[in-house]
Amino acid sequence: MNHVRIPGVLVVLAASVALIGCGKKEEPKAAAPAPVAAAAAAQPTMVVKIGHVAPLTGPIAHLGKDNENGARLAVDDANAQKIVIDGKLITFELLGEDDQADPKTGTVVAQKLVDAKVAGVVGHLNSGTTIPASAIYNQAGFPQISPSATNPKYTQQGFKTAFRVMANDVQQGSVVGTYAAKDMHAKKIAIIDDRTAYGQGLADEVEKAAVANGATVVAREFTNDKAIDFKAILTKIKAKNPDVIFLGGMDAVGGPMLKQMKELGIKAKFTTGDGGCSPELIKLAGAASEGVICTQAGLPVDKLPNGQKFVADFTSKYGPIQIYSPYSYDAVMVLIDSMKRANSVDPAKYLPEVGKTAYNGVTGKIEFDEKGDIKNGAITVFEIKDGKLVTLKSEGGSTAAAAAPMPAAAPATEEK
Ligand code: ABU
Repeated sequence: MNHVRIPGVLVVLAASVALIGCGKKEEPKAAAPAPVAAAAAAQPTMVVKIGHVAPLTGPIAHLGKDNENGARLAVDDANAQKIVIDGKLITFELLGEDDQADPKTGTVVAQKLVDAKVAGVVGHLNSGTTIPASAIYNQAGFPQISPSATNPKYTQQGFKTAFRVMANDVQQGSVVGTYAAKDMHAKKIAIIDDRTAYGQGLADEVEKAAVANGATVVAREFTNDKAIDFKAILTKIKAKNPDVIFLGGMDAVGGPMLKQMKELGIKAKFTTGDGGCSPELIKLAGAASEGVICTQAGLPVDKLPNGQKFVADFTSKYGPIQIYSPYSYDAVMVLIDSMKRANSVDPAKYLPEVGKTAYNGVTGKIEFDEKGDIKNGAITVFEIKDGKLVTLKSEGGSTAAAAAPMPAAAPATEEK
């Protein structure tokens, strides 16, 4: 908004000086806003493409669409601000691609975005696609910000182009494993993962933390991210009589798994990470989701100062938030904020500004460490109660809201 006003103000001042110079005493005509609009309209314009990648088909298409809608809302909001960079009125355009949550497809669409000359990419959703695609974006020299990939390896490759706006699975695994052992009082824990970079990586971290806090891992089973029948592994796990079952996997796996646990009469409590901490899990599992403990790698957005407007705007346009749309919204805004500070949309010029980000987003304060990870990332623990995700506690985070710990069993959040 500021940017459009500056040229407008300059036009008005220039008109006044010209009138004084001519010795005329007439005031400028009443329709003062017109030159502002005229100046904006007369500004040279430029289209800047921002890529977005997530699975838009397959079992977690609902999450991919949630991510894309968050990015789309950010682009719409940015365009409404009439941003001027280096003297040009910028129209941002989102180029959305579907990687089907498949690592190989992820690299194909990554190259497509490079060929389309995007200025930066928000994505991918999955760690398994984000990591291989990051080498392509690094080669192309433009920034990639993942709103959801939590495997630590993504930012450990030494790429100056790789960033993420949420906590990683070292932090998340530590919180979940500790919570299972201490708060859920798990003496015996069974761990299942979906063999993806996310699922397996998080499961490993949970195992470390649970064991460090006195639990014993009585079963370590795996499935895959397309599976819908888990009876064989659940039957093996039932025989070990665990107190807690942890799933490293997405909601599309967790939903049917919970139903099948109930059908098999398994009494163990169920816990999972951010990929399963969604309204979709509740929809898929129904009553079997009651009492599930899950985490998200950030603060509860509906409790953050800037988050509330986002929740209202997003839900009125697209319906309920799944998990990551606030993060993809912020990821787009971080790219644009960096372009504004560099006064350039050229990735070679604005990339260094991404690393210097200090942005107050809808998900909280965003600053990056030297690797591209968010500084002071937060983890929030939820419980599913009466068909809703209820905040139990948050750790970390860089906002005033995070400074005070969330009260235990805080009032139910809106279904997110
Ligand atoms: N963070 C969980 C889902 C995305 C991923 O890391 O694969």
